[in-house]
Amino acid sequence: MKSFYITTAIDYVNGSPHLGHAYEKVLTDVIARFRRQMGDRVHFLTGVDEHGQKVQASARKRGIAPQQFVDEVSAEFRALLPRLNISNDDFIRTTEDRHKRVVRALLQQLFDQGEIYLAEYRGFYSTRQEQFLQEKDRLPDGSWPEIFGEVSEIVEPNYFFRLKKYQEWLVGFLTENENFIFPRYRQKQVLEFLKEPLNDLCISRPRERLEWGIPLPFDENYVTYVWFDALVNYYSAVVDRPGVWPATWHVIGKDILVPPHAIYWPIMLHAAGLPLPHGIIAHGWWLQSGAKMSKSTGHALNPLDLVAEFGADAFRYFLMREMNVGQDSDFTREQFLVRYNSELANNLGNLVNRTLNMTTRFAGGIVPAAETTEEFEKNLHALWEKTRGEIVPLSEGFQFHTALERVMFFLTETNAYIEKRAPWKLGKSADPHDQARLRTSLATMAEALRLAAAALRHVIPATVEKIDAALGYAPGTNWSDELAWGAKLTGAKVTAALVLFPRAAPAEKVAAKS
Ligand code: ME8
Repeated sequence: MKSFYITTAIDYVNGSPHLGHAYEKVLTDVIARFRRQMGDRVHFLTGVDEHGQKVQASARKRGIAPQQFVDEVSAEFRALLPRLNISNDDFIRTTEDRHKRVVRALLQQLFDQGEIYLAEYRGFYSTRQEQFLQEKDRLPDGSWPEIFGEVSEIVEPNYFFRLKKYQEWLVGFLTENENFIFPRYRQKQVLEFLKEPLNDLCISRPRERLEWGIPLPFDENYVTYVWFDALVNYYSAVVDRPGVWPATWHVIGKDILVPPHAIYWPIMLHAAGLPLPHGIIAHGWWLQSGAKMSKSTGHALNPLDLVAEFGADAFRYFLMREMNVGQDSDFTREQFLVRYNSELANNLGNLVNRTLNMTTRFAGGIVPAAETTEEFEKNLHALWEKTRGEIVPLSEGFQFHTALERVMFFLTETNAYIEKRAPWKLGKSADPHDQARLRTSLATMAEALRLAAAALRHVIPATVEKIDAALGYAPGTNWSDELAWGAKLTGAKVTAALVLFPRAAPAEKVAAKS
């Protein structure tokens, strides 16, 4: 069994989770569930980033100790996971001992190896990004981009990690491993960034300025720079689980690719003699009216409001269907409603209702065996073969939006098949051929529904469980076997009705994007 270790970024706990955080969890969950279906031994990690200036400042503002503050906010992030039906195997908090211990051991090792040294630092610091800035970060007019928030100049002795020394190695590594970063064009951007000389990385903060962090093991007057602490979570969480490290994929947003994940992290691992992950998936941003949703701009949508209104699966479906992994998407309620009504309520919901109603009405609730294969059936079988052949490679390449579009098309064609077969007419005919066609059409729609549901299982797991139960079907453990057109439902007893996605008030004048 292949080991597949996947992680999300760990969220800052200085505000409530928003749609961007929810998306990253859902995307990672969909990949994790897909890999489990493909037979991999999956380990799925998520968690929270609890140290640093921002957290200290937020706790001060509320007049409480940082630990109490992170306990409260982390609980909110953690509570999001079951609400979104996230199947993570572990949840890490950077204030846990298991993490702090590994960060300190790694720092000590790198210090003993001579990879860390003390020097005077002078520079501009962004508290919002927890990052020292460089001259090249300035805008043409000399000001700092808004993303950095308030920027202040700092002069102090600090510890530095020898990043520069590994620049050439990293360029070579990325050139040789051209699929290290998904999407691939982002890898080119990293190589472009590496054309400029790297500076060594300041990895300490004096305690008088920042208390809330992991003390350096070789100088307790300093705490660890938050990125050097946070990145290690991917490793510290599995250090006691043999065979899990290295990670297969780190799923992150594009804003934290360069420099932390594409520069610092590979170099940290390489310098420490640890194997590198297989790769990094950098997804895009959810925007609202063109602006990034974020806690610091107060421009955020609470994912739980949508989940409460439409259910976790409708929410998961929309996020996966709408966003091409790597690119940005604008979130609008109108677009959400269009997809919800036309794809989930109409397309999928209708097929479920018709299948259950007609099987109940014309076959006493027992799925009959297919008896004839005429052109209508042949066409639908052929379309399924094509769909099945496409969805696995599409999902392996994280093209979930396209895979879902293909499954939706198959559902549309299955509904069209029912119109063409018109079982309600066949039911009125005494002709034995028509009766055989009726039984065949019932068997065909039930099988098509079973297959489409199996193809959607990693995206809308709770809904598919309901569909399977309504069809009297217990899925096996071999997913590819389950995706084969067959007669698995012959003789199954279906339930009478199932409302999965009640129609929502229709959105006005918004066309569905294909
Ligand atoms: O960056 N759309 O935490 P974070 C999509 N603690 N994704 C978004 C988004 C949006 N509008 N806004 C944020 C941190 N994200 C660090 C990570 S990892 C060792 C440390 C994504 O809470 C963002 O890109 O600011 C990141 O991957 C994740 O949410 C957490 O962001």
